[in-house]
Amino acid sequence: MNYYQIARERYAALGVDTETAINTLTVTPVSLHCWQGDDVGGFEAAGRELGGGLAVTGSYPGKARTIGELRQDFAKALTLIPGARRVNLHACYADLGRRKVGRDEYTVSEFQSWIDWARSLNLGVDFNPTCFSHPHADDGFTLSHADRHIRQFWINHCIACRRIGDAIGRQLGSPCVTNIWIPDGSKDSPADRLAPRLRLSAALDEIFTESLAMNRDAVESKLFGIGSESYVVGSHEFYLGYATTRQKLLCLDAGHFHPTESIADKISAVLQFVPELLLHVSRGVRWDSDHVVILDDPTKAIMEELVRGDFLPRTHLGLDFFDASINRLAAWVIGARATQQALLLALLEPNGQLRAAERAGDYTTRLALLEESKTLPFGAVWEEFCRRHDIPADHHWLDEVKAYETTVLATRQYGNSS
Ligand code: RNT
Ligand code: ZN
Repeated sequence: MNYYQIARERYAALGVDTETAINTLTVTPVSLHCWQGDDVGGFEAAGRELGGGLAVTGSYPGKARTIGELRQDFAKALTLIPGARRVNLHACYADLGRRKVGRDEYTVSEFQSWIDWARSLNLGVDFNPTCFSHPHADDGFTLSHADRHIRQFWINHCIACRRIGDAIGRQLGSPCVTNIWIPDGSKDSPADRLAPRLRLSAALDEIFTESLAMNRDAVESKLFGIGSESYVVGSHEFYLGYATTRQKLLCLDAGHFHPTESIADKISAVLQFVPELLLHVSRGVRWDSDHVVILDDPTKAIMEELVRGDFLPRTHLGLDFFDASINRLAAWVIGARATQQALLLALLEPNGQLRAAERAGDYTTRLALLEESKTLPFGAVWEEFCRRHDIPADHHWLDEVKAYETTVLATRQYGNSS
């Protein structure tokens, strides 16, 4: 018997079918964010500050300087990540060539080369308006801006992005999730917390007027950002209310809550009231620091909830982190594999027996089984999953990243603007 067959029998003894787990993992897409590849820079204008209260720290060499390089890096990372994958694009990654196009005028043409590329790699695509890194966002407000013209600029940008999302979805035959996150808020306590929120509600209603069959709208809340420590217009309560009343997707980012607050616990609560969820799988360390996802307890708890509640069909899994202090490809690979491993662990829980014990009030068995399942040979199932996808199962993926670093990343020269 090989390693996997032994593991299969060990799990079967607890009523868990490893084949079912592998199959579910195989068809559950993880949307990989393009922005890990170039520190959320995008390619519209060189040398702009990130803004929006976002911060990427580190200066590891080899950052993608062009769309071509970003795609090359992304495709390389994909060879080390098993299973179904999507690519999550931000509007600031528009392929403008030499043209100057305002964000409020973007159409699918600016993203056609991305769609063609995604199709060639068999990837679905998700999308995001970029309401930061722009002169109209420099004072910290976008969709809730008091100036009608600036507000309208961002409304028009979001309308354009939904249409692009719909075109992407139609071309690729798979609905595109378009997620709106805005940085709006203030460093110090505002005198009026209400007015920006009223403007944001109205702006969102205007943005969502058009019905678009292949686009799915999501809204993402946040607790605070750098420069918006005292007030965030799009808070959790704001978007929970908004998404519930408008039946939009709610985006929960693991880094956007108080440090001891778990988004795992929110899933079964909010899914009673919103149609679907978008998760930004991330890792906050002390704050919304967007550290690379690892196989830690919060990530495992999220996946356990998705499996235990049978919520996977109503959940979109997206990654959201940006680390420039380590090899950027390795960051993608580590974060994506950890996400999938957490999901696999959840799929391998002896759920039937756990629930039966709980229903019978036998909490002793529930606790004992949960503990026992932690030492089952999960690694053997993970390796089998990788093997079936012809992806390195163990640390050897790192050799490939190191080789790519020498042959590709190390040859990149940087001018002043990068
Ligand atoms: C910011 C949000 C948002 C961004 C991306 C780049 O705090 O998490 O999702 O990370 O849009
Ligand atoms: Zn996020």
